[in-house]
Amino acid sequence: MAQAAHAAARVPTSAIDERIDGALQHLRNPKVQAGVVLGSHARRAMSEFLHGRDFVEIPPVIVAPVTDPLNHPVSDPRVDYYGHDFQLTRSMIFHKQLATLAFEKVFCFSPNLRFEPLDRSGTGRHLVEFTQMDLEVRDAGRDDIMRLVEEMLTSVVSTVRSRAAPILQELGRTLPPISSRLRRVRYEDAQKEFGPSFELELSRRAKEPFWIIDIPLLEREFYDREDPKHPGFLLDMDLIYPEGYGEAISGGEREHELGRILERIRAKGQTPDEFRWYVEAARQGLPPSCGFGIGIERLSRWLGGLRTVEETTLFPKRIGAWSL
Ligand code: ASN
Repeated sequence: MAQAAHAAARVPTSAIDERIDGALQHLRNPKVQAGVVLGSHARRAMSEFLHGRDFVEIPPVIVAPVTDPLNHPVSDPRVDYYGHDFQLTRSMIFHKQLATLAFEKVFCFSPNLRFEPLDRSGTGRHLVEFTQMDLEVRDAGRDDIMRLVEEMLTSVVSTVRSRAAPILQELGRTLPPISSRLRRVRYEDAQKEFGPSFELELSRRAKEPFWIIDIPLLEREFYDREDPKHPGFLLDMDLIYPEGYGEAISGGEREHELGRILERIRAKGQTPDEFRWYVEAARQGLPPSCGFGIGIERLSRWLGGLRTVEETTLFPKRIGAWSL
């Protein structure tokens, strides 16, 4: 911390002034304000929908001894927590799984920090700091959660369409209609047909959101459950936005038996020690569960038909660039 403060102190005042000017210009931009208001409507609609289904909103965890390993490398800032090496939340995955010991259905608007590699800076879909609505349901299966998402998305879109009609009109945005059952595409079929960038390719062609299911085991984190009827594939699902907006949701059923968790950690070339707190908690018994996370900034971007997720937040933390 002391080192960071020292580095910031060396930045010339003129450079800080310039950044502040840029930041204030950003938050005064009507397009940005529209993006933020859409996000605000989306959170409210989601929250109303989930409360109507007896979900409990749990408070977020910011710092903990263990967080999501993710499936791609991100740099790993550590926090000195009274002499213990803690991490900043990349997703609430482990905590929401544990939370199902307390409540059957939980959700959380969870701030996530991911110091993504620099080559992700121009995607329009990545920010270092973002909010994920993370949800988990005890004893639920993948089909139950896919239905829930379909109903939630339909409800959010129709609520935003009516409550934010003037904003959508100002942005010149007509939201596409959504079927009550969304198309399911198998990961391997999509990859075979469209090659390695199948996700964006399919997203560009699609007119409404669609699912990618049955993701190969090593393509995702250790915590998503292997399909016992289809070994080598996971009982998980991604939801993809249409019109080229890319990934909306990732989720799945979870491994919950200790033996399976340990096996999956090793299959990823990781060690149980890296996840010690989670492993020890799992040793005491975890219920089966299924859930997903949806990025609020990406959702707002799609709702508004905006160019980038930066336009959905007042203080965007851009990859590799510092600001307020
Ligand atoms: N939220 C995701 C899930 O529920 C995990 C993630 O963000 N990596 O599966």
